[in-house]
Amino acid sequence: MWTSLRVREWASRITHSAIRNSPRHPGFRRLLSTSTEEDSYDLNDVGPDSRIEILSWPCPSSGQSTSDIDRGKSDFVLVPSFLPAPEQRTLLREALGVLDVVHKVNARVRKRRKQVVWERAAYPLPEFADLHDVFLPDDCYTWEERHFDSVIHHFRESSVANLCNGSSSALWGAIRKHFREEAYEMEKNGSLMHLLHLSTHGYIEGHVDNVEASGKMILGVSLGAARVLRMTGVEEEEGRQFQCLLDSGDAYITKGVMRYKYKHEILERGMFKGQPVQGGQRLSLMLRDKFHPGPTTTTTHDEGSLRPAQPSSPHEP
Ligand SMILES: O=C(O)CCC(=O)C(=O)O
Repeated sequence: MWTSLRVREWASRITHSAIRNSPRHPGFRRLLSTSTEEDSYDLNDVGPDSRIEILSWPCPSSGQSTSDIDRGKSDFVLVPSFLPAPEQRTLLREALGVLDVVHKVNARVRKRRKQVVWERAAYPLPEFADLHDVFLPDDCYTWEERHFDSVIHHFRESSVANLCNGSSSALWGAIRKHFREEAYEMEKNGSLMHLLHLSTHGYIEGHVDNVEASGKMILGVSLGAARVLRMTGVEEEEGRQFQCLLDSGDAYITKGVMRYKYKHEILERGMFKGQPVQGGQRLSLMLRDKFHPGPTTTTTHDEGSLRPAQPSSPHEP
């Protein structure tokens, strides 16, 4: 039985990677491999190799000025390869450990995990770039079916007080390097950190984050399977929609118009630039600056160990 479970795990892995690497879909691999550590994209730059795909946007001929048309284009930034592979692994292992404390590991799950540990010791998995080998199979976790605000499906989540020294310095180093202004805001006003682990079938419906639960920006670091993040304008931004392909180690930020006037959603699976994105387990580390309308004093991040904090929901359907 263990062998058959093992075969199942390999089969799912091979299917997943075969689709990604299929010669029928050469664009997908190219899209994931063209970015360098220095690249970052916003909507002003959506060339053929960009990880951002505009789905609908008003044309200049619709009677609007250029500044109207371009509104918000700099308020979404994607940084591919934001974290190097070793730091991704450390961070993911630590985050999964925190979620195990919050979402109790019951007897059935414990037994199943023992099987998987045995199987992996007998037939070690190679290291996959999407960290597939760090995650356990779906049935080794206790998932929440639906978030109380109804937005998130098949997931585990926790707020966290801080990160361990190793992951923390790598993470904050990358944030200061790529998002200097936002790092400054978070140091000034304090930050909220939140872990969100989606199962293979997990997804997040479109929502705008609660405006008073956090501040002016949302920064997400993606670990695990590639997923599509879709952004859809609401109110005066209606009719504007784009999506972006998030791979393991990528980070994105939404601020300004994108923070307040666009719904964000994470698809279970989908298409990106004509290529299928199969999904899989993914963990995101979400950082927000605290909602702080008044004058503030400078605070420093506690870079101690990752541990759960008081539960709270920044989501609003
Ligand atoms: O996982 C993500 O990248 C987005 C998470 C999200 O929608 C949220 O925390 O509001």
